[in-house]
Amino acid sequence: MSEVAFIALGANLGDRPANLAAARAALSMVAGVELLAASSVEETIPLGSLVQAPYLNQMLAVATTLDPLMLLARLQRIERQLGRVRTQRWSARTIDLDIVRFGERSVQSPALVLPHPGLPHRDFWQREVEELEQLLEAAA
Ligand code: A4P
Ligand code: MG
Repeated sequence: MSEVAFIALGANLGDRPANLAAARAALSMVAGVELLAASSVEETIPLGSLVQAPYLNQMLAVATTLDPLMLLARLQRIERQLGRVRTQRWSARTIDLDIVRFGERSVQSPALVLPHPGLPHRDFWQREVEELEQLLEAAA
């Protein structure tokens, strides 16, 4: 059985559009993940108190047969492949891939929280979720 997951992409280092494109391409190659729809790309002011460059953000809807932790592991592998170096939390990054929502699942573990706790606080995520829901509805 497959479930629909929403994945947030964020980049504020290097060639940002190329990083988003590389993440989309890598994700489409993952076994058990099918790309359903992509939101528009939005430039956003960095959240948090660290001084850093603006982000490009985008969200993808995928159908997946993976379970949430397996999907997270695949996303973290793509982050590493694209040169993400983890320093401080919320610091600048070539690519960040977060699971915003995974079907109707609610998960509270140290490794994974679903829905992502940032969702109520990020207006750009809320716009992207809405856009994806409209795209999925139009395709149904
Ligand atoms: N983790 C728990 N739940 C999830 C989930 N639903 N999706 C854990 C992905 N990961 C999840 O993440 C830290 C840990 O969160 C992971 O090991 C995973 O097990 P990380 O990617 O290593 O670190 P991070 O991204 O710096 O921290 P965090 O808390 O994920 O921050 P966010 O929410 O990703 O925010 N400003 C703008 N304008 N746009 C942005 O996209 N993003 C951030 C980072 C800061 N400022 C931003 C943006
Ligand atoms: Mg993250």
